[in-house]
Amino acid sequence: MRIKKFYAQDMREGMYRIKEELGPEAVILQSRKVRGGRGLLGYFLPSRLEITVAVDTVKNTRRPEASPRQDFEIKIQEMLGELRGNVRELMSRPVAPPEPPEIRPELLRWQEHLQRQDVYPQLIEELIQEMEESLPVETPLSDEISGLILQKKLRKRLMTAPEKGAPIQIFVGPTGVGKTTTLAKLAARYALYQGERVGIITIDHYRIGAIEQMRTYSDITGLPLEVVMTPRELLGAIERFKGCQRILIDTAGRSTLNRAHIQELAGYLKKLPPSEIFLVVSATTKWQDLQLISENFRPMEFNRLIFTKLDETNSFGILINGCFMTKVPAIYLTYGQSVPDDICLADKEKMSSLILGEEV
Ligand SMILES: Nc1nc2c(ncn2[C@@H]2O[C@H](COP(=O)(O)OP(=O)(O)OP(=O)(O)O)[C@@H](O)[C@H]2O)c(=O)[nH]1
Ligand SMILES: [Mg+2]
Repeated sequence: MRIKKFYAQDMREGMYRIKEELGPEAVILQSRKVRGGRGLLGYFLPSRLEITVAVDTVKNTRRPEASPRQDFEIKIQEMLGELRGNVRELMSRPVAPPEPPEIRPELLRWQEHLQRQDVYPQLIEELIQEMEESLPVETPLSDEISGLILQKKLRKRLMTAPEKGAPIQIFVGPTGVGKTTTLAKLAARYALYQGERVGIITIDHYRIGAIEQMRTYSDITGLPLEVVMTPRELLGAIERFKGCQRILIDTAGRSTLNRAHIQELAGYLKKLPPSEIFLVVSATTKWQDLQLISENFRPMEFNRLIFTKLDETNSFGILINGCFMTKVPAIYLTYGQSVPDDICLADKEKMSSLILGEEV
């Protein structure tokens, strides 16, 4: 603590000088009027104000008068300090996620459409980005033209296979998707329309009524049926059908999550000669479920996709999701319960039109 006396004409002048010298923290201890000067002469001079102030010397050591160069350096140091503080503050702020790129309105419309169709999100992103890159800059396009561009991109990605007509065809897939019905439709087509000798084998003995269902179809179409329980019996049944041009094998629907059952069935199929193995999936399947189905049925080495129940949905993303996720081509589409009707070959034109929401 330092005590100091100041002399001034009045309080205003005194305060100004105190602030100048000691800074704002100086505390006034006392002020009084005193004679204008020392000695006899002092009596003839006007009186002055004497102000006694105290200041904390630790906190408030006013720097001695600095030279202009020192002043400049101090200013620079202060600015640098402030700058460092700002940089530190900026660095400590949480980094905001990058803004999604802006999409042209005509593409936004298609993006929303594909989302409503339940197309796999990664695929939507790829399609929209490709369209963005291929569209002429700043020229707005009609829905018709942008739709045609999207149609082309969809067709490029859709995969279909011609009817190969393998002598052995096997139907696998989740429960209740229409495996048995689709098998019956194809069996009838081969037998009735193409005049082939067809044999049917079922290894569906898990579900009550499954064998009866197949027996009914067999009775209606007059096609021979074998029911088997083990891989050894399966090979025996195939042997017995050696006079047939085509053998269709139905399997029990496996819950997608029942991996043990799927592995068991895969064991059956491994013993067979090269065959067409159809993974049958309903068009009502969400892409998240399709991902699971595709992974879990992979051990069966399915090499064709059949999409059923197209008549039961308005969103057809599955048609392209299936090809994209499994990398396996589609072969048939079914759109009703009627045997042997309500089935057609999968073709890219029809599939892309369904996804685009066009009349087919
Ligand atoms: N709307 C419609 N129904 C179908 C279609 N295909 C099959 N179904 C019906 O779906 C139901 C199940 O068909 P199934 O052929 O028994 O199915 P699955 O896959 O063999 O069933 P599991 O053997 O129990 O796994 C039946 O009522 C069929 O008539 C189709 O394309 N459209
Ligand atoms: Mg069945």
